[in-house]
Amino acid sequence: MSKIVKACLFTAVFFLYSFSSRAQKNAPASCGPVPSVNQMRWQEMEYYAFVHLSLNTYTDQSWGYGNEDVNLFNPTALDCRQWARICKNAGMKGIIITAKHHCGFCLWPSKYTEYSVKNAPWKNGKGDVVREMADACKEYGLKLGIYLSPWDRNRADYGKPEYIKYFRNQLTELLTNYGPIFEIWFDGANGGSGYYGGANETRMIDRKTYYDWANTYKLVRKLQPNIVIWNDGGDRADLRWVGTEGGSVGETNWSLLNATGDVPYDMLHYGVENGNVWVPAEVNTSIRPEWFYHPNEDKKVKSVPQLMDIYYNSIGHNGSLLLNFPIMPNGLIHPTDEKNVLDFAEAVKAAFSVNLAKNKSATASNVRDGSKYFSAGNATDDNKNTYWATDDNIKAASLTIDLGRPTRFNRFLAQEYIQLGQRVKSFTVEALVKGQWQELAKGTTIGYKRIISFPAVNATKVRLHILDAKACLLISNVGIYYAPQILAAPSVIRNQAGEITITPVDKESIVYYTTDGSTPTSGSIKYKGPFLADGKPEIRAIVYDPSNHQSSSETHEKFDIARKNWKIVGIDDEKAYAVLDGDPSTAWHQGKDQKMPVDLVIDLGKEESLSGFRYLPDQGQWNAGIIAGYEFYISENGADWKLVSHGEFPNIKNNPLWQIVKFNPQKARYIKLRAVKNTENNNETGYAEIDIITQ
Ligand code: FUL
Repeated sequence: MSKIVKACLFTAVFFLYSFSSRAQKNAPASCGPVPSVNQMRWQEMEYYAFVHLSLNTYTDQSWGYGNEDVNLFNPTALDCRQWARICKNAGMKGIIITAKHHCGFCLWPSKYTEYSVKNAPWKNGKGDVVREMADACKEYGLKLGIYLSPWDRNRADYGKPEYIKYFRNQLTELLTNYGPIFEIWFDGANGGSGYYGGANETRMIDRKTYYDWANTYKLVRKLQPNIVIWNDGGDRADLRWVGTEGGSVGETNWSLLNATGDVPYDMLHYGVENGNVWVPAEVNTSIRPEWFYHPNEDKKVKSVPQLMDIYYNSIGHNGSLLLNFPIMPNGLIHPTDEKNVLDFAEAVKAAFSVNLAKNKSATASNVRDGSKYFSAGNATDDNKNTYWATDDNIKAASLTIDLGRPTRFNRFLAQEYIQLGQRVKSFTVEALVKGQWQELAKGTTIGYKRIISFPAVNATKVRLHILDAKACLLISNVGIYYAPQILAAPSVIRNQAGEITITPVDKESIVYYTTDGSTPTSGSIKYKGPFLADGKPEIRAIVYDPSNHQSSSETHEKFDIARKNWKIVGIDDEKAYAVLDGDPSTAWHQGKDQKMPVDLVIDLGKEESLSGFRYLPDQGQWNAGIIAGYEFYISENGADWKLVSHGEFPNIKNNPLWQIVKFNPQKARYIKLRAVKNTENNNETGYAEIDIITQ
C-alpha cells in the first residue's frame, strides 16, 4: 500500500471514529472549571500505593528529629520488586515513595547532602532506593511518584532562604534522573522543633510564602510536564488532601475549590460546589494505623471489610485511593499487609468485574436534540468517551436501564463526563421490582465516579433519577453490580445487663447461632436482634449466604457470669463503665495525672468463687495505657486485700489482645487490678474490658 493510500485510510478511520465515539454537533458547553489533561490521566488511575521507608523504620518513630544515625539504615533484604509485584497484583496503577521524610534522610544519593543512603551501611553506601523503585515500577508497568518533604529537620539552613535552593536542587535531581514521575507529594507538616544541624530548636515558617510555591511549581512542571502536584500546605495544587488520613472523603464531593483563601476541613472533605478551580480529592490512608512500620501494629493491619469500606468511601465517592505500606526494617512489605491487600483486590474483583448494565438498552426522559450522539445508550455502551446528555435547560431527568429479566444486584455506579465539568447535585436510584418502582438509595454528587450500596434486590429495570444539577446532564457510564457478601465471622458481645448482640460485617448478612456450645449451621437459631442469655452462655455464630450456601468462619465466645450487679468502686465517672460494657471498641483511661501504681476496684455485688481474671487493653488506634506489669488482689470486704497474682503480660505491646490469668480458686466479693507499669513507662492506664473467671 502506498504511503498516500495509507494516510487517506488512516484519516478516514480517524474521522469515522471521532464521529461515532464523540458527540460532534452541539456538544454541551463546559460547566465551571474542568480537569487538565494531567488531572484527567491521574483520575483514571483511581488506585495507587504509598510506601514509607526512612530512618523512622529503625527507630520506631513516626517523625524523625533529624539527628538519627545514618548507620541505622540497612534494609538487608530490600526488594522493590516485591513491593511492585504486590501493588500490581493488587490492581494498583503506581507507587509514591517517601524519597525524603521530615527527618531529612534521603533514600537516593543526593549530591547536596551527606544525610543519605550514600553514607549508610546498606550496599556499602552504593545503594539508591529511588532508582530500584523506578526500575521495579518500569518492570511491572506501574507509574512512579515522589514524596519530598518540604520540612527538613536535619538541615542547618531550614527556615532560611538558602534552604529553598537546596529543596529545589533535590527536586531537580528527583524529577530529572528517575524517568517520568506521575505525582509529587509535598506534605503539609512544616516547621517545628528539630535538630537543624545541631541547633536543636524550634523553627517556624510561613507555609504559604516560604517555599515560593509558584516558582517551585513552575520548576516541577518544566521538568515533568505530565505530573500532578499534591500539596496541602501552600498554593492550590492539582490535587487536594481530604482533611483526614482515616480513608474517606465526603459523600458529597465536589472536585472544586476556591483558588484563594484558607481551606478549612469541610472544604477539603466535601469540595466547594461553586469553586473556581478544579482540585480533585486524593484519599490517603495507611494499611496500618501508622505510616511507618511499627512491630506493635502487626496485628492491626486493616482487614478486607475495612479496606472495602475505604474503597466505597474513596473511589466510590469521586476520589482516588492512595494506600500506604509501611516497609519493614528488612526492606520488605509484611506478609499480613500483602495478604490483606490481595484479598481486598479479590473482593473488589468479585464485586465489580461483571457490569450487569453493560450493553443493556437504555432510555432517557430527555435526550439532547433527540440525537443519537447523546442517547441514553451511551451510558451503557462501555465507552467512556461517549455520554448521555440532556438539553441545555434540563437539569433533572431520568435514565432507565432495561435488564431484560429479573436480575439481582446491590450496587449502582455512575460517572459524569467530567471533561466538561462536574454537575450533578442530587439523585436517586430506583428499581422495578415485581412491577412496582421502589427507591433503593439517594445520593448527592456523582463526579468522576460514584458507587452506591443498598440491600440486594431482584429487579427488571433500574432508573437513575437525577433531581438537580448545576447545568444540563452528561453521564458517561452507569454500572449495576452484585457484590457478594463478605463472609467474615460476626462479632459477639454481651453488655453489662447480660444482653448478647451479634453483628455481621456486612449489614445484609444472615447470622445463625447456638448458645450451648454446639456447632452453628444454617439450621441453628436465626439471629433477629439482641437477646438475654443467663448463666455462662457459650455462643457460637456464623454468617450464612443462602445464594451460594457458604458460611463464614465462626465466632466462639464463652462468657462467664453476667456482670449486671457489678460496681466500679471509688471512681466518680460513668464513662468508667466502658470497661464492663462488653464492647471491645470502647475504652476508659485513668492515671495520666497520678503516679503508678494505678488501681481499678470492682465490687461484684456478691461473693463469687474466683479462679482468674481477664484484661483487654484499649483496642483503639493509639491504644494508650497498655498495662504491662500488674498485681491482682481480691477481698471479702473491700478493705482487706489479698494478692493472688502478679507479673507481666508477655508481649502485650505487640499483641494487645485478651490477657488471661488463672489462680487457685478463692472466694471474694471485690477485685482490684493494680497497674504497676505500662508499655510506655508513663502513668496512664487504659482498659477496654475487665472480666473474671469463676469456677
Ligand atoms: C503526614 C506526615 O506527617 C506523615 O508522617 C505521613 O508521611 C503522611 C503521609 O503525611 O502528614
